Amino acid sequence: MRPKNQDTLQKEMKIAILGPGTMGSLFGGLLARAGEEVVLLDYRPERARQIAASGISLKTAEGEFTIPVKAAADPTAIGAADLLLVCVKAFQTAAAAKWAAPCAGEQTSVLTLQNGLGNLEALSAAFGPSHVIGGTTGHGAILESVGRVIHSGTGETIIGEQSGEITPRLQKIKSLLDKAGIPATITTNLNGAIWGKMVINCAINPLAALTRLRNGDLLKEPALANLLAQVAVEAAQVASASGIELPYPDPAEQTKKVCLQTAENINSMLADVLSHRPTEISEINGAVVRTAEAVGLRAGLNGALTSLIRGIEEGYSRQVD
Ligand code: KPL
Repeated sequence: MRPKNQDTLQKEMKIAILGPGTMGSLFGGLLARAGEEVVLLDYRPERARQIAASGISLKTAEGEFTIPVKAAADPTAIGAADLLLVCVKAFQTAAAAKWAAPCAGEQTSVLTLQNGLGNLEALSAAFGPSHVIGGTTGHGAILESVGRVIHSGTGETIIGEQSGEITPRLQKIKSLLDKAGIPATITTNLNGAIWGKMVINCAINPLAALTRLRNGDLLKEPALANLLAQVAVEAAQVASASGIELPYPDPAEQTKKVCLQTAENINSMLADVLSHRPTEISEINGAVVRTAEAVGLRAGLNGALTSLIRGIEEGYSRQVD
């Protein structure tokens, strides 16, 4: 694949969304509502047919909307997209990228806003680093059923080039997101942004998955709120020992802020555990443990949470009610 000509994104964008889960459906619905050409890509034909037939239904603070969208289970039928937004779980990224390869052409930008570490690397290996843009989103959402999403909390969306440059394609994607009601900011420190989000996920996601609490309720019991803060601080120490500059000064305060902003949310790891699905524990807390080891530190709290969630995943079929 040749490097992308970054001046070619002036026309309307054809957006393919890889993975019609919670975030894929939320972003797909909001972008389609803003008039963009959106196709949701789903490897399961039945689910793709259902979404194509019923559209995306969004419950937001402003009301309820049903938005018609295209959906497909055959990436070859779509052709090259201008923007491929990757919304699968972090452990599915490499396989999903291979599957969706027919949607990527010379001019395609690939954007990941996924949780955890390793997505940029997997997508860069599949599509070429010059095509891949990264970022994070703090939006909270709950998938009620196929194509039906509750927008349960707003948060920052940050996008950036791996090179740190502010390019025309980045500005174009920012306007696209802004127009869709997903206000985005551009960062010149993409790794910092990804780690910044991950530190928060390290604390909120497993603790909510273990206690089965919504994000806001994690702050109600002082000992749990204290543990939440300690996990975030430990992950932030690993980030700073690895030379990562986080986008905020106080990881404990930032985690609390996200809990309050997404108070009603059933976070993604809790949603996975409740549905007995694999979680992103290895790409979130597990990644902190591995990074800590690489710089000669020990991330004991993150290690313990990784083991606990792995135990839950392993025991799905044997748990006592
Ligand atoms: O990223 C999230 C997730 O659920 O994975 C947060 C921001 C914690 C919202 O729930």
